[in-house]
Amino acid sequence: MMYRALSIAGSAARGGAGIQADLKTFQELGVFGTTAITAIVARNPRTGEGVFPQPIDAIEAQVHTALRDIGADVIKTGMLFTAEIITKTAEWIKESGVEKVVVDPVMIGKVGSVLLKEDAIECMKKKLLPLATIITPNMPEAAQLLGIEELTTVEELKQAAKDLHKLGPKYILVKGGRLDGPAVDVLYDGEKFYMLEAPRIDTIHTNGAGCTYSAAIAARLAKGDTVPEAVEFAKKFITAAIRHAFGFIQGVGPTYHAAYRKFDETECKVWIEEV
Ligand code: PXL
Repeated sequence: MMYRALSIAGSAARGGAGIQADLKTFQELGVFGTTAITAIVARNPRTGEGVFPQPIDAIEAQVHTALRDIGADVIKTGMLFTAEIITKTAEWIKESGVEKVVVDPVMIGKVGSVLLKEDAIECMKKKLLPLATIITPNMPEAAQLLGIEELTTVEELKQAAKDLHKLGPKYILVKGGRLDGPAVDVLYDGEKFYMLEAPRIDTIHTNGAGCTYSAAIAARLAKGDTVPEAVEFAKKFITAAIRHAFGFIQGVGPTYHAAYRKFDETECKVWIEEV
């Protein structure tokens, strides 16, 4: 049995994030990946421009082709960029009948590119989040979605997860990659918290960490894991991908999607807290 995952997201030319991270992660985890590219992200030093959105017809053609010819056990969304693309994506997901939906509410890239227009945030909250099995915001994204300034502590992450749950997703994963101290992520199902802790890894090379994490969740959901099982596995996967990340010629290097064969089971702790 070959399970399938459709990623609707941006193309990241540097190869560590976006569609590229998704495909590499799906492949590592034995899931057949298909794609609909919403925008191409690659800074052009001549023009200074870095985001090239695709025409809505081109995105739609990719979604329909992938779903018609291959099908999908899970749909994952990443960079959607505009309210129009979000609105259409929500329609395509509803039409597809696919029930497992992972929404990574991508807003700003590690290298600073704006990947979601500010006027699209309300649209994402209203139209896309209610369709999600799980959303995976980092701390700035969770704060933006809630219209608050910032999150700084694990207690605030837990409160944010509760507040985001009211917007309709079945599970909320607020990632604590920017906390001081260990990287504690909070998964909330409306009743209890699953806490996932990994040590802080001393590296700047984390480009695509969020994409890779959510792609691993999507792959494991496609294969039949429950959400908590998928997230626990994905936490180990992303911890290994960060631990074994390396830089190339310039800037923040990509996480290493193939690192999980080396993952250290003892590195991540998971526990449940009642509300
Ligand atoms: O890491 C977020 C991200 C998502 N999608 C695309 C990106 C990036 C960051 O660079 O380029 C297309």
